[in-house]
Order: sequence, then C-alpha cells, then structure tokens
Amino acid sequence: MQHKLARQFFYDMTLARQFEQAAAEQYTQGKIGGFLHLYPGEEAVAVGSLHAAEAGDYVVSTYREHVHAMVWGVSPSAVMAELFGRATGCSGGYGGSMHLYDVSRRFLGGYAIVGETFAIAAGVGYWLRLNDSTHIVICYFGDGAANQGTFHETLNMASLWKLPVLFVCENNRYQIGTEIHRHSAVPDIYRHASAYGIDGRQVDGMDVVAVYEATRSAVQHVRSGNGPYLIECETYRYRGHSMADSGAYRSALELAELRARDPLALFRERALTQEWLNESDCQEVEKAVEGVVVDAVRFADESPPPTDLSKDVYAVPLDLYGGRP
Ligand SMILES: Cc1ncc(C[n+]2csc(CCOP(=O)(O)OP(=O)(O)O)c2C)c(N)n1
Ligand SMILES: [Mg+2]
Repeated sequence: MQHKLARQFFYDMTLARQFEQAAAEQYTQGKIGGFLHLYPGEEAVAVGSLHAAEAGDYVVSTYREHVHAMVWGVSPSAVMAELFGRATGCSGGYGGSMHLYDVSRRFLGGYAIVGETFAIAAGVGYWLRLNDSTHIVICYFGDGAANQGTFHETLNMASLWKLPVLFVCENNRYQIGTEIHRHSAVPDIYRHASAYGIDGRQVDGMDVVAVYEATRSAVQHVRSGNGPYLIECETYRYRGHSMADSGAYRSALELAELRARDPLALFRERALTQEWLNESDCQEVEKAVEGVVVDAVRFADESPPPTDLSKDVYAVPLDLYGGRP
C-alpha cells in the first residue's frame, strides 16, 4: 500500500476514535442533548468503504453517522457544532447527532428511523439513473435494519430497476441489546441479497484494507451499470448502543476478544510491519488529530445557537382542518 493512502486510513481512523471519545466526554458534561450513538470499534467500515468511493458519489447513513460525515468531507468542527445544537453545525444546529446533513458534500444524512435510509438511497439512485449519471449512492445500515420491510422492498425495486446503489451493512452483532441470532432467522445478512438477484459478500469489518478492497470491486460493479450490490462488514461496537446504554448484556470475554481485534490498533501494527508508515508518522498523525478535536470542541463551545428556531420548519396551517390540531 502506498504511504499516502496508509496515512489517510490511519488519520481517519484516529480522528474517528478521538472525536467520538471527545463527544462522549462533552455529552457527560451536558453539552450534547438527545441521544448519542458512537462508533468506536467500527472505524474500519466507514474509512475503508468511503475511500473506495469517488468524489461526487452520494452517501446516506444512519444515526451512528458522525464518522461517515467526516470521512466524506464534513469538517469535524461542523459535526461537533451540530452535536452541540449550534448555528455553525452542518445542519444549522437543527438536527443534532442523528441528523447530520451536508448537501454540498453530497452527504444526505443521518436518519433516526431504522430502515429509513433504504428508500432514500433508492430515490437518489433512481434520479441518478434517469440522468445517466456515473455517480452511485452508498447506503449504510445496521444488522437490525435488515429485518425492516423497507430493506426488502428497496432491494427488490433496486434490483428490478438496476439502481446504482451500494448497500453496506455494518453488522455489529447487536440491535440495541438483542444479539443477531435472536433477531435474524438468517444472520448472514449478505445472503438476503440473493433473494432479489443482487450479488453480495461478507468481509472482515475490523480490517480496513479488506473493507477497502471489497468495496473497490463492489463500486466498480455498481458504477458499470450492473445494478446494486451488498457488502456485509462483520464488525463490533465497543461502547453501548448509545450513551444511555452500558452494554451490560455482553460478556467481558466477548468484549476482550473483540478488543484484541481493535481495527485501529491492527492497522497501526500492520502499517509499521509492512513499512507503509513509520513510528514517527503515526505519532505525528495522533498529535495532529488531538489538535483537530480540541479545536472542534472549542469551535462548538464558542458558536451561537440558531437565532430562529421556526425557520425552515414546515407546518400545515391549522385552518386546513377547520382549526382542529
Ligand atoms: C422503525 C424503528 N424502530 C425502532 C427504532 C428504535 N431503534 C433505534 S436503534 C435500533 C437498533 C438498530 O440496530 P442496528 O440496525 O443493528 O444498528 P446499530 O445501532 O447496531 O448500528 C432500534 C430498534 C427506531 N429508531 N426505528
Ligand atoms: Mg447492529
């Protein structure tokens, strides 16, 4: 692997880890309202897959999307400010953690409803096809979302219409506290794709290089007009489902086994062994990222809240219903 790409992978995964750690600290200080779903353990998925896409492609994600937004070019400061509900946030402070959005980056959210992303990705894919575009949509979803009706309806239509959508499953084994073998009759999520004539594969989601390589060939398949593709990344989240969840339903042994496969530590070690990076490159990145995260928190802290909360909020006039709410 080239030094430049290895450095980018290491930078993005380090930023992902440190940013989420800072978000957790800010949440406990009461600076972030609502729910907060963090990504540690899953970094290789967003980083490996998004680096296989091209500028101009569209990204649709879930409520666990801070890292996808940043890797796709939304600045850490604009993301942190959004978590704080500040006017300088990427959604103007109206959305918060689960509703990051930046149309200029073609980052189309951030959705709180499980399974909501599928139909949105299909809509964008349909529009791209109608316009003979060479761009594609990358649609992230969790293992739990694969049991929603929208997953099956969307896969069916996306296959029929050969939509340019790459579905990326972040299979972290849990839907909140319910383990996959209790919520999925067929726990290998990639196998669901075959029911709709869509090709799919499973990949080690703790290995950023493996995710990158698998996504590169999947992207090529989708971009060449062959219709959708589904990649299932086997990954793990080290924290609870959200800041409101301790994750106590998992055994210490399970956690220790998965911590031993930490995607960030694994990549650091491999990059040093393969001489893609040296120790001082890694330390330089770690130091630089520390500064970026401190700056993002300071920027969010010093930013004002939105001035007009009713702006861009649409409501049906009450008189449409004879004045009844
Ligand atoms: C339609 C719907 N049902 C239930 C919920 C509550 N809920 C929020 S997250 C979640 C679990 C989803 O798990 P998964 O898709 O595996 O994603 P992960 O959180 O593991 O990344 C549920 C059930 C919701 N947000 N939307
Ligand atoms: Mg899950």
